Amino acid sequence: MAQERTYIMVKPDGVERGLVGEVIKRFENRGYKLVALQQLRPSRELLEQHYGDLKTKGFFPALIAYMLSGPVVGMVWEGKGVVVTGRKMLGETNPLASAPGTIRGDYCIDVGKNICHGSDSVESAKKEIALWFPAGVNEYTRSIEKLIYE
Ligand code: DAT
Ligand code: MG
Repeated sequence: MAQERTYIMVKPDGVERGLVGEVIKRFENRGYKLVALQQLRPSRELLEQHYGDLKTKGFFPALIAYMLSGPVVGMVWEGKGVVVTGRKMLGETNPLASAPGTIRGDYCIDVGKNICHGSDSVESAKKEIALWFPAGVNEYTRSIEKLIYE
């Protein structure tokens, strides 16, 4: 059975604030497997594709400007239920509505500076991973798998 994957991205504010490690640590500690990681300054075209579903929203220009303001760190995490669990770990879109203990609930306040992205479904994860990692991810096995899954 193919393992589920999700695309998690630390946005420019999260990178500048030094929160990349915090995000990685939470997914690592949970037991998920890192299969791709990169820092890059995305082009406007890439961001407009990534956020294509939001093109008609009033906040879209501000969202793109925010995402263009510095480098992002994108990663792909693999494991059971990682899409839904990843979203829970991130918290709500609006950080003020995010429970303490979630990434947004612990590290940010405003929706336009919510420090991280996570795929919202298995289907969008597939599209986002292909968009951000066109060369593919890294397949490898971990000897600790038996300590994480029953
Ligand atoms: P999420 O990032 O939780 O998947 P989304 O896909 O609906 O949320 O929106 C993408 C990003 O756009 C979100 O992280 C922050 C911004 N955004 C969403 N809703 C917004 C709003 N009402 N005002 C300002 N920015 C918003
Ligand atoms: Mg989204």
